Amino acid sequence: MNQITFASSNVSKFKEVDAFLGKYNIKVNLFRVELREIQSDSLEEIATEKAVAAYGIIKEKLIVEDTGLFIHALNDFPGSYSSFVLRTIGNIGILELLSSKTDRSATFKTVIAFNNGASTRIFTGTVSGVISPVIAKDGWGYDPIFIPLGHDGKVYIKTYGEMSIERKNVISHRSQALRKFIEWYTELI
Ligand code: ITT
Repeated sequence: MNQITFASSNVSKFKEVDAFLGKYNIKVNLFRVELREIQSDSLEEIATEKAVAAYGIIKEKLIVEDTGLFIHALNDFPGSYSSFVLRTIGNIGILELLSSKTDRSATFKTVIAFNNGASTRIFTGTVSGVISPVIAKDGWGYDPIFIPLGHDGKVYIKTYGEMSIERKNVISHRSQALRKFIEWYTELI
């Protein structure tokens, strides 16, 4: 079985990455680390820098990722600052900011960065959706307030938070980036 290290402080992300790559017979080892993030509007730049920093510590091929929620009526806020915003105003604060807005559309985006010490490659996944009017009971991060759009363009009834990992992994921003990664990676190994 092939193995890859996933460097992240976020165990919920790891569970999704592990469930997804496990289906391709790849064992994912979590290297739990809080990597310093550069200040940038670009998830691509942040993920690339995180991958280089992680390789400096781990010294073996690895993946990292950076994710952001882009709310259109808020000029794409919180975007690359999603982690800080969740820690500060949280999902309640987001719903308050949107209370007077009619446009509740948003995009969730993940950038996965692979680094093997020689170079970095990035893979991107996005999902369109809407911010729910209330906070769902279950889920981590922004999952309790994000309702994804289906492939048919219709809005699902459920937030990510109300879906199983398996269900979320069929459609999510992270799984789309992972799908691109695995297509490339299986050619490499
Ligand atoms: P890393 O150590 O991997 O960087 P992090 O939690 O700091 O973990 P990010 O900066 O990439 O991760 O994520 C920005 C925020 O968005 C953070 O608060 C996450 O909890 C949240 N988030 C990321 N992916 C999510 C998802 O699929 N569903 C809900 N919230 C998510």
